[in-house]
Amino acid sequence: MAENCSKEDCYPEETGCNYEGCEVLKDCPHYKKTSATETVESNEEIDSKYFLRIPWTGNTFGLQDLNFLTSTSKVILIGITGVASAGKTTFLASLYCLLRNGHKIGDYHFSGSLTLNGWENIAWYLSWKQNNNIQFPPHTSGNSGRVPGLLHLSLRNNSGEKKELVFTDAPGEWFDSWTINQNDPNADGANWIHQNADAFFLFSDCEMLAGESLGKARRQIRQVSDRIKMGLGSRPFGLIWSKSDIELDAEIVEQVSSYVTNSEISNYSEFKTSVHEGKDGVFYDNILKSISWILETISKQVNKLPTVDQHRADDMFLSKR
Ligand SMILES: Nc1nc2c(ncn2[C@@H]2O[C@H](COP(=O)(O)OP(=O)(O)OP(=O)(O)O)[C@@H](O)[C@H]2O)c(=O)[nH]1
Ligand SMILES: [Mg+2]
Repeated sequence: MAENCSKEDCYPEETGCNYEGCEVLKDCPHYKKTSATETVESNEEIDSKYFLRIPWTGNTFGLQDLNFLTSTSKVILIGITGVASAGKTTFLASLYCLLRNGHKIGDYHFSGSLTLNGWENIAWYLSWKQNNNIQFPPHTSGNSGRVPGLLHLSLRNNSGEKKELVFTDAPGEWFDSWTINQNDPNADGANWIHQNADAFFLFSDCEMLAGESLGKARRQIRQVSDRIKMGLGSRPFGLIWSKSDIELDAEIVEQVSSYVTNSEISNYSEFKTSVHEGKDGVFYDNILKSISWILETISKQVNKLPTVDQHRADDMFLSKR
C-alpha cells in the first residue's frame, strides 16, 4: 500500500490511481481521507484541471513499476548487496556517470532508462566537487519498505540487441538484519532480492577492512556471502572490492576471498572498483567489466537447441521420421 491508498499494489501519488483510474484522488473509494491529505487533495484537484497524469515519473522504480517492464521485456535483475556504507550506491552512481560520459559495457552502450531521475539523484553528488573533494550520495534510507529502490538501464549493441537491466539500491541495514535473522521483518527486502535477483554483487569494503573494524567487516562479508550462496544455483556472484583506492593487505584479501569461495560457486569473479579512476582508469574499467561479466555469463546460460533428425537432408518437407 502506498501512502494513502487502501489497495496494496496501488501507488496513486507516484503512478496515478491503479484501480478506479480516478484523476481526482478524493473521488476514489479506496483513497483514505486524512487531515494530512487535505492539501494533497486540493492540489490534485487543481493539477487534474491543467495536467494529465503519466505513468512514468523517471523516479526509482517500485514493485508495481517493475511489472510494466517485466511484462514486455526480459529483465536482468542485479542484486547489489553488502552492509551499510560498503559503497553500493556510490558504485551505481559511478556506473551511471561512466555511461553518461559515453563509456560502454562490453559492446553495449547506454540506450535509455525509465528511472533517469533516480540515477540523476544519486549521481548528482558525484557530479560536483568542492575544493576538489568528491561529494558522496547520502546513506540509503532504511524505511523504504519491503522492496528496494530499483534503477533501470537499457543497453544496446551495434547489432541492435537490447538488454534491460535493473539494479537494486537497498539500505545496508537490510543485509545486517538478514545475516542475523532471515525471518526478521527488517530482512524482508534482502530476502526479496535473494529470491528474485538474476545475479549478485557482494560489496567488500576496503576502507573498513583496512581499518580498526577489520574483524567486524570480515565477519559481515562472510555472513552475507553465506546467505547469498544458499540456493544460488548458477546465478553469477561477483565480489566487489569497493573503495579499492584504499590499499588492502594481501593477506586480508586472501582470507576474505578464500572464505567466500570455500564451497563451489558456478559463476564467480572479483573486481576492484572505486569512485576514483585509479592508474590508467583501472577502477572505472572494472566497474564496466563487472556488468559485462554478468551479461556474458547470463547469455551463455541459454539452452542449446536440440538437433532434429532429418529423413532426407535435401528435402525439408520430409523432415519428420
Ligand atoms: N575512499 C573511498 N570512499 C568511498 C568510495 N565509495 C564510497 N565511499 C565512502 O563510503 C561512504 C558510503 O558510501 P555509499 O555508497 O553511500 O555506501 P552504501 O553501501 O550505499 O551505504 P548504505 O546506503 O548505508 O547501505 C561514502 O559516503 C564515502 O564516504 C570509494 O570508492 N572510495
Ligand atoms: Mg546506499
